[in-house]
Amino acid sequence: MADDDELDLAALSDEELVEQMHADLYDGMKEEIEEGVRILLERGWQPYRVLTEALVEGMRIVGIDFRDGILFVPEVLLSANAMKAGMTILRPRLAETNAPKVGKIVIGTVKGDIHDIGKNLVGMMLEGAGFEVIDIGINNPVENYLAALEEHKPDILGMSALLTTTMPYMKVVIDTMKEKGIRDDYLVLVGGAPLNEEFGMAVGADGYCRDAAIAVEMAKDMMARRHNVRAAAV
Ligand code: B1M
Repeated sequence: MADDDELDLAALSDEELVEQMHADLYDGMKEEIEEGVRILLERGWQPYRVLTEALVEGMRIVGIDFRDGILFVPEVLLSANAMKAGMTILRPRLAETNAPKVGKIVIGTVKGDIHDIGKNLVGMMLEGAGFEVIDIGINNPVENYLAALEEHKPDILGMSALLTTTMPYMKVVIDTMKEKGIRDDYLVLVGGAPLNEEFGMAVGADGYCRDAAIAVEMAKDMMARRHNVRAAAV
């Protein structure tokens, strides 16, 4: 028999369950998050809704208390771990698509920065939209980006940064691409919480993506435009 103190997540209404998942994410309770995600999916929730309403919103709350010094790195790491466990369940469902491959993207977090939840989410959503995604991970110096571009010949380079101290590194990457004469061979998209449109323009990116859904829209749109320009040229 279940312990009296143990909460039966399946007995909660959708609203109560989502609220409980925010609390569980806050407390870094990986198994409870996994269970919550499964329950919502069984109740017919779309994977994207589970992702945004239960997980991303929960992480937003964690971010506020992290900023205010109520939560510290070890606790936030547990939250991140629980979030990733939930994302692992959602990933194949978000990627379930029979769409033909629409393009290829290399994506990575810049040097000095180890935040990867947002980047992973963008990658998952792009996969779901039919992109081939090559994820080069975190803490990437310019050499890693250049090597990945050379090896994979993608259509798009995506860069993520979550710190005000690391976001300027995006310009280092783009300027190096310019020096090597390869800047215009790729579309460059940037994203991350501290960035904005103006910053994206200032570093010389083709687009700034506020969130994963916009990243998908922008990537698809740019691929279509590129295709049309090429078609018009022949
Ligand atoms: Co960090 N951290 N952190 N952290 N952390 C922030 C970013 C911070 C805002 C917290 C705060 O103070 N409120 C703050 C930055 C302040 C600043 O620079 N102005 C901060 C800090 C200070 C730090 C440390 C310096 C703390 C310390 O050590 N004292 C340290 C730095 C480590 C380093 O990188 N060198 C640090 C460490 C960590 C953890 C390791 C504990 C953990 C990361 C775990 C991991 O990622 N594996 C962590 C976390 C989890 C956060 C918060 C709480 C959550 C980030 C997150 O995952 N959000 C964050 C607070 C916040 O952002 N509000 C914070 C959820 C995710 C879905 O959103 O990443 O924004 P996001 O991604 C979105 C969009 O931004 C966009 O789409 C995504 C999906 O919609 N997007 C892209 C992101 N990348 C994109 C790329 C694209 C397109 C769109 O390419 C095309």
